Amino acid sequence: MALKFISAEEAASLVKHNDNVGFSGFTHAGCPKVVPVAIAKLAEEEHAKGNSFKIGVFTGASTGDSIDGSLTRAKAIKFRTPYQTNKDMRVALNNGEFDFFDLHLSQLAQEIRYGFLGKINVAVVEACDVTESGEIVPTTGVGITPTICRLADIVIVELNKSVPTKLRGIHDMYELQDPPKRREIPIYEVQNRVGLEYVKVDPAKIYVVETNKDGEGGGFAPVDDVTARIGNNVAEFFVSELKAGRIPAHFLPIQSGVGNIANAVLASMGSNPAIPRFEVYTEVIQDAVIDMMQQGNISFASGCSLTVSNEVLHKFYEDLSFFKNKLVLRPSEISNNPGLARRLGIIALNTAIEVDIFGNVNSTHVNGTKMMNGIGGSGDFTRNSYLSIFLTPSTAKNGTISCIVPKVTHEDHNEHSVKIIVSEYGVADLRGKGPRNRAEEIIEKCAHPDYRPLLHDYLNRGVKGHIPQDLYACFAFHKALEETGSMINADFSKL
Ligand code: 0RQ
Repeated sequence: MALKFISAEEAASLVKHNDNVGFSGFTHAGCPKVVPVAIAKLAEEEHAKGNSFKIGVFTGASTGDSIDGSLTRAKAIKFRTPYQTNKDMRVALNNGEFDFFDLHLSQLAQEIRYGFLGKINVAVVEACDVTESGEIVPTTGVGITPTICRLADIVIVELNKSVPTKLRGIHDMYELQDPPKRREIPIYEVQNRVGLEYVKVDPAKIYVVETNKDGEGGGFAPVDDVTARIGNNVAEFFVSELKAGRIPAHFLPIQSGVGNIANAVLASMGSNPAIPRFEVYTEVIQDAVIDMMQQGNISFASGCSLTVSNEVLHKFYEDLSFFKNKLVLRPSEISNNPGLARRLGIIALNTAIEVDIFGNVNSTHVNGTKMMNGIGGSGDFTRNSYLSIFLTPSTAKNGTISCIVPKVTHEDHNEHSVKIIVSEYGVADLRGKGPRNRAEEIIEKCAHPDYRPLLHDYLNRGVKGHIPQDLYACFAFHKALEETGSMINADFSKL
């Protein structure tokens, strides 16, 4: 069957007010770039005519500005899930302009299939190749692509000519069977492949829009002193765990979160000669992973996206034959699968906004109210990992905020799932410790020295019980920040 080639504007006109639209990709990687901008333009035109035009936006994770930025600015969104990092979108959702549903990334595809979130009307997916028989080969990010392509009535393929078609073969597209028929995923080692190189859909529902837009990946900030110290602390902790035999000599697969800290930690692991070559089973494959594969420090990487800077992306394309049998991109329900995290023994490394002295972690909300990004995949891995590690600088905003607080203002990962906390000052090992010992460990090893006396004061307020939590004083740090501009002015006597 001959493919139907249309313009981005014609594709946008297939989307109707109130539709739910699923987009491919994970982070900016693999996201469509011209059709969402055309949908945003259409929304503005409809609004100018006095007509309503808003859509539900379903993605793998965060996206490029073409999706979240354009659609937010056009006021074209009624609902958004599961994760975002866009500044305009963050402001809009915190202003209540639309409903934002924050959930574990591994769960989105199945929640769509279960019918919990309504019907997906249109899928918009970026591809490097599409055939007349309906084979769609994604680009550098997968996310929920297999599920939205199967369930949508219309599949708009953005065929991106700037991505080499020889990327075909790097993906492993596998969709979970739903209960009660679900069987185990036959991945027993990081490099196992269980699915197809493409997504197959009925070609009758495919429309193709050609483009050659480059990736939307920015670079990483240079490693600063704090980030470098966090990285070194993690690397030294791994070396001591190897020596103690608590991490096997051949090491275990690493999951590392997104952002500068995660990138710097991997780089520190690569430059520590006592850490053996290891594998990565993660969601986002960042610049450091690609560098370390070329240097031989990482032997295999499985992920959901290649979230790399454009410079590294071009390097990757040039050296594709090297990477082809060392890297695989999977849908988010497989890359982030909790059962696989447990089976493979993944070491999970994620970044926190704040942690409390009892080991609870806030990954999402500033002051318990303002959404930062979302839980992303951190929960998929943390609870099910061999070893869960949270990274945080001891302070934020020039020391006015202590990232170690008496009680977190929003709890994403609780004390039962969090094993290790690392700041630039050291490593708090919470394994096998009750609440008071955990608190001492976190204050002494991770808190900034300026905040340690205050945190000890809080701990020693004489509250009885298993957890010495003073419900009247636990937010004194946040109150002081609000009223005086710094948590250092927390005064427990004034509560
Ligand atoms: O503010 O942007 O104004 O400078 O928060 O903090 O230190 O730059 O760290 O970019 O790695 O983000 C938790 C948000 C950390 C991220 C979070 C301010 C700080 C700065 C960012 P500025 P940093 P990062 C894999 C796993 C959840 C999802 C996840 C995240 C800004 O890692 O979204 O783990 N995690 N996914 O100044 C107020 C505090 C603060 C604070 C830091 N206590 N109070 N502001 N900041 N601590 C990825 C995926 O799932 C796809």
